[in-house]
Amino acid sequence: GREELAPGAAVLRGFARPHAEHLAAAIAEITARAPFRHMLTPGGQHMSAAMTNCGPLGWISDRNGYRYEACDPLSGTPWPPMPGSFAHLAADAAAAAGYPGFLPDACLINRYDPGTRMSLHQDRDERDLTAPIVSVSLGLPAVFLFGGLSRSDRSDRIALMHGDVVVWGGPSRLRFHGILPVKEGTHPLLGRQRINLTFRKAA
Ligand code: MD5
Ligand code: FE
Repeated sequence: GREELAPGAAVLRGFARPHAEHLAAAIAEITARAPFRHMLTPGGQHMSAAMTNCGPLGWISDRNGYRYEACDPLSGTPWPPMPGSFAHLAADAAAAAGYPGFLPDACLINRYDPGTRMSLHQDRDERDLTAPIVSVSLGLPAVFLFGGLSRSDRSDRIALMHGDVVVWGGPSRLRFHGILPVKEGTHPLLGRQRINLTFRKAA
């Protein structure tokens, strides 16, 4: 069912579960062409999560900052196409959460091995902040930190499990958020990892 986390944000528990095996197979094909890598932050640290992208635009970080690029800097060629089934799943989830007509042009794929975290941040590298973000969780569970519009606001903790989809829009689009270190474990489909697909309208 649909669970309102806050105004504009809804979790659809298990929404992607029926598609998990298909998603895992498609992710394996994408990462064969555009491998996971630990991007460098502008400050010179490697990110804890390993990342890659599919779709017309991919989110990257390097010494020059955060931005979207049409080509994978590792290969110099376009990111692998976004499978139609990915865009369809993201649009269906967005519509179910009250955002009809969501057309993502970017899919960031985050890989969290046990111990991997993502510190509190906002997603604000996208041109149109009125479009929601759709996030699909696969594999190992994680604790999501859901904060406010200021870094210092207190955060709620939300457990995100395999197959859960969260739609972040409206007044929740710019909330600070993060992921606590992923606990050790083995998932029957994905093994020792959590994979998160983050669908965005970047351009
Ligand atoms: C994740 N990824 O679980 C999350 C899912 C990222 C990232 O945060 O930037 O790659 S997206 C969570 C999100 C997006 C936009 C707004 C809010 C959360 N929010 O208001 O909490 O790997
Ligand atoms: Fe984020």
